[in-house]
Amino acid sequence: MKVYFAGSIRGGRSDAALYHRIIEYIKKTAPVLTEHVGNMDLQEMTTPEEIYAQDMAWLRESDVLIAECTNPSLGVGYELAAGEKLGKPCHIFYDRNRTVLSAMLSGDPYFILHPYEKEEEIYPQIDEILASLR
Ligand code: 6K6
Repeated sequence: MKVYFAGSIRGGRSDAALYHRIIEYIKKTAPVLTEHVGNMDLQEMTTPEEIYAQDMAWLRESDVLIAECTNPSLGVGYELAAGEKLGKPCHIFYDRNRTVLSAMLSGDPYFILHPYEKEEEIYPQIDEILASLR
C-alpha cells in the first residue's frame, strides 16, 4: 500500500515541519511516494513539466491520497481534484482553528475531512486510514 502525501510547497512552507512529522509517522507503516513534501531544505532542481509528470505518475501509482490543507496551496487543491478523478480515496486534514477550508473541498462529498485542533489527533486517524486499506 503506497501513500501520496500532499502539502503546500509554493503556497508557503510554514507547516513543513508538521508535514515531515506526518510523513515519518506514515512511513512506519507504508511507503510515502512524496517524501520531499516534508523535506525542510527543499530545493527546486527540476522543471515544472518534470514535477507535474512525476507527481501525476506517483498519484496514479498510489493507493490513497492524504493531504494536509491548513496552509492553502493551489498544487494541493489540484492534486485532490486529480485524486478524485482517478478514484483514489482522498483524506483532508486541517487545523480547524487556523483555517477555514475552501468550500470547493469541504463542499465536495467525495473528500473525507479530518478537522483537528491538536496535532496528536492526526495520528490515530492515520492509523485508521491505513488499516482500512490493508
Ligand atoms: C524538487 C525537489 C524538491 O522540490 C522540487 C520541486 N518542487 C516540487 N517537487 C515535487 N512536487 C511538487 C513540487 N512543487 C509542488 N509539488 C506538488 O504540489 C507536491 O506534491 C505538493 O503536494 C503540491 C504543492 O503545491 P504548491 O502549489 O504549494 O507548490
